[in-house]
This record gives sequence, C-alpha cells and structure tokens, in this order.
Amino acid sequence: MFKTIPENFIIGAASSAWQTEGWKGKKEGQDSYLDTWYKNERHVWHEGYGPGVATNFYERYGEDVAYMKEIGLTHYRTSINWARFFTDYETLEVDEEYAQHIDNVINALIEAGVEPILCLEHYELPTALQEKYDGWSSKKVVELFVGYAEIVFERYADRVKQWFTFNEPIVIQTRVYLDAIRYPHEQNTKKWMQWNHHKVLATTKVVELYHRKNYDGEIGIVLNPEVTYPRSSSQADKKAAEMYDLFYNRVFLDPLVKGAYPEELFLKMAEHDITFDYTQEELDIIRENTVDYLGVNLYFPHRVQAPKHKWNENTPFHPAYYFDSFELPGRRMNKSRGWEIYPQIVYDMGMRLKEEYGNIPWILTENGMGIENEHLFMNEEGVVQDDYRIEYITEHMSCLLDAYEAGSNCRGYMLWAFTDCVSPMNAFKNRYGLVRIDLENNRARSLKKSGFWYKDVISSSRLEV
Ligand code: BGP
Repeated sequence: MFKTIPENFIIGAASSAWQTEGWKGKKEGQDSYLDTWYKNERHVWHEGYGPGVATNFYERYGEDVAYMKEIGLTHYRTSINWARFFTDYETLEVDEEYAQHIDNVINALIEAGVEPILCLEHYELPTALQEKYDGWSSKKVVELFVGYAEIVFERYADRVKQWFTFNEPIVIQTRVYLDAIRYPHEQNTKKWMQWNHHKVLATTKVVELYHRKNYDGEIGIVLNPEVTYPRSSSQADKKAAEMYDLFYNRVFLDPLVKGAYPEELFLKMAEHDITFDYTQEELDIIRENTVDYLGVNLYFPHRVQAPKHKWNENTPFHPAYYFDSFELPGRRMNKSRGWEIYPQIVYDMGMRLKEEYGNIPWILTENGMGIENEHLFMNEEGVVQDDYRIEYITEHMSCLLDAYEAGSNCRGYMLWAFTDCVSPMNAFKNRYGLVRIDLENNRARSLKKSGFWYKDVISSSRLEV
C-alpha cells in the first residue's frame, strides 16, 4: 500500500554545525560549550575520531550538497556556530572567514535547489560567555544573543526564510543543573529554571526583532517534547505523566506557543521554594511574541508511573519527586542507542499540537536511527544495507502523514542526519546518515541503501507502507 506525500511537504534532513564542521579555521577563544565539555570531561573520541575533524563539512560541504541535490532533498537544516561567528562576543566583531563559510553554504544549497533552514544555537554557547556570565544564568547573555541574531539576519535573511533560535533548549541545563551529571556537577533547580526562562525570553526577543524588521520568512524554535505515557490509567500514574509533561515539555511549549508559563509550574516551583528572576515586563514580551512555527524532534516515547521511591527531603528539589520512569516490558528497542521505538509518538504529538496548541504549524525536525558497527551491513559493492533505517523512517513518516490527514498542521519530515556525524554523547559510534562517512578512507562519502530509497520517495511523492 502507498501513502501519497502532499504537495509542498518538506522531505529533508538535518545536522548541526558542531557535529559536522570540524575545527579547521577555528580561532583561539572560539570554543563552545560542547568543545569544552569534550575536552575536559567527555573524551569519547570514538576510535580516535571526534569533533576535531568531524565530517570536515567546513571544507567539504560542496560534496554533501551535491549528494543532497542527487537525492532531491527539499530542505536542509543546520546551525550557525555562535562560538565561531564572532572573534569578540561582546563587541560583536564578526569572524569574517567563518561568516563567509556560512554564506557559501547557503548559496551552494540554494543553487542546488535545497532550501536552507538555520538554527542560531545547537548547543554552541560560547565558552567565554559561560565562564564570564555563568552562561544563561545572566540577562547579559540574552542581550548578546539578540545582538548576534540581528547581525545574522542582516547578512542572511534575504536568502534564508526559515529560522530557529535554539535546538532542544532544555537539554544542557537539565544535564548540568537538574541531573548534575556534567560540570560543575551541582544540582540547582533554581538555576535550571533561570536558564529555561532566559532561553524563552531570548527566543521571544528574537521573534520580536525578526517581525519588527519585517523579514520575509518565519522564526521558531526546535523543541524536544517527550510524548509521555502513563503506565496505567490509574489517577496516580496519570498524575505522574502530567507532572513530567509540565516540567519537561510545557515549560517551553506553553510560553512560546501560548504566550504564558503554565500557572501550575509556578505553583509547584513555589511549593518547593524554587524562585527565579523574572519581571512583569519580561512576561509581557513573552506574551506578545510567540513563535511562528515549531520544530519538533521526536525519537522515542517516555513512560512514567507514580513515584515508588521515598523522597529524601534534604536533597534539593528535582521534578523526579513526582514520577518514576518506567520501561515497558517487551518494548521494541534501538539497542545501539538504548531508545524505545514507538512511531505512534509522531501522530500523538501532531494531534496534541492541533488540539492544545492552536494547530501551530510544525516540522518534524529530527527523527532517525543511530546504529553501531554499520560497516557490518555493507554489501559487496560497499553499500550499507540499512533496511532497519528504511523501516524506521517509513513507520514514523507514515504516522506523520496520518496526523496531516487528521488535520495536524505538519509541514514535513526531516531525518537526523544527512551524513553520519559526531554525536555529543557518542562521537561516531552510532551512524545516523543517509550518506556514509568512511572515517578510515579520508572520510569518503557514499550513499547508503536508505539514501537511494529516500531519493525514490521524494521523486515519486509516495511512501510504501
Ligand atoms: C538530538 C540532537 C542532535 C543529535 C540527535 C541524536 O537530540 O538534537 O544533535 O545528536 O539527538 O542523538 P545522539 O547523538 O545522542 O545519538
């Protein structure tokens, strides 16, 4: 059976600057949060390959764009590396060499008939701002981010029509200040909420700027709301799922789409003595400058149950006070990544955005399957036979088309990732691309079976399910 892909539906792929570019041309003092984390703590240079060269997109973007053209991608999303865009983050002195690279990439994409979508931050907070201002704890960083956006729009908004402020803005502070598994290993829920708030504020200020300058395009944010299912229909399990949703999903979705934080979030924060700095003026800016559209990254579901643990009241408040995670017995798994496979999340998210969030336009901006030891799946001609990826994409895209049919305002599907690339968590261990990067052979590019298949789906506008 076939499903028809609607006209103008995006069938694209995504990546980010840090995960592909490599450090060629990077100057002293241009480290980002990820560089510093990698150098000081993470050290996962899988078999010696890490972000230093990455896929060398900085020098080899032309080859990748040629593959995008061959496959017929409608759109390609990547980020501008904020840490590399300036030689001084405060005077906003642009690194012209890097800015030229961005210019070249945009022009190459447009010439190839691939529409660029750019994100201003995909975990690339400059380390200098982290050190001087404690990162997003400070309102100064909000101001500098808006200054950065202004310069970027002046240079590129004539050709780039789709923008995102952040990719998955909740992730860093959750790892750092809620779970305390990254430097400075300090559990500090107040700081976590302050970072959330400042990223919400920065987004709405950039939305205001983009609209005020009347650019011909759209501005949004890429979120990673986790579709959360309760273990059972009991009140206690349902409450646990609601609480997870409140702290991890609605904390960004509500202010950025509806214009206000959920009242319950403030109540819960107050109950646990979590205060953070915000002003009425900031809440007004948020109310008046909601995003034009959303990017939504979906890979796996989250399942929760009522908490079984006894909470130690002497430890700082953590949202896990309200829930325990739960692993569904017999669930389908991507074992390389340790993520459950459950395509229904795409449909359920689409319907939720329709029903609860004013049917805001959205793109499935990331979805994909990272697999280790993919070379073992190579046939005699050297083509990776990634049928598992074709199956994964088919199932998720099919649910997206169902959501579209049911009236959800979804605009398309973007695979993570176009080529294999560096993962912040696992370097090159898990491969995600339609295009294989042969690390041992000077990073030679070649299409995988899924690349040929994707090309077919795009040219025929049909998905075989
Ligand atoms: C998303 C990130 C991407 C990418 C992807 C795959 O959350 O936005 O940057 O890395 O996940 O995850 P991982 O690299 O951890 O396997």
